[in-house]
Amino acid sequence: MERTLILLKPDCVQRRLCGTILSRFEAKGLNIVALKLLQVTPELSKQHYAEHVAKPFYPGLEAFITGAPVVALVLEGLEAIRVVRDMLGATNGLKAAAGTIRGDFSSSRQMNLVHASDGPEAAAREIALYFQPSEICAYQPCLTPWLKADDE
Ligand code: FUP
Repeated sequence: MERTLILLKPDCVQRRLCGTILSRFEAKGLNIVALKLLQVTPELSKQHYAEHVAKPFYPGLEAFITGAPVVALVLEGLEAIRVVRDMLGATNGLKAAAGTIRGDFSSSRQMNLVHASDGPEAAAREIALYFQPSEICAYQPCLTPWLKADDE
């Protein structure tokens, strides 16, 4: 089992797409184990996007991500980090394949609706940025026997 940090970004909240996108993750069989609405501060943005802070596009990215609330959640599932990245598609919505979330709903590089951790180290770091351990609710979904065979 893997866990990954997802942000439904300000464009997703403002466009009323949170329910639509959460339903895709649920339908895939991923388990929501933490979820909240919050306002990203400039300080949190700099921590989240530490690898991009010195880049020319960072000021615009910070203005965007702090411009309205986000929904933060932790998804759990087999190979969840890769599975979710594949569901999102390419960073730029104009280039993302049809059928992916960005390919279907975004026409922008910055306003690409959803963030997802890109590897196990990023997932651990990002989950700790947004959630206390006590805010993560692990549980056994009753659907599991109908999502995969026992030996998968
Ligand atoms: P991703 O891993 O798909 O979230 O994308 P990156 O880590 O490469 O970029 C982080 C965020 O910066 C993306 F959501 C989009 C944004 N970005 C820009 O706004 N302009 C750029 O030139 C590159 C990335």
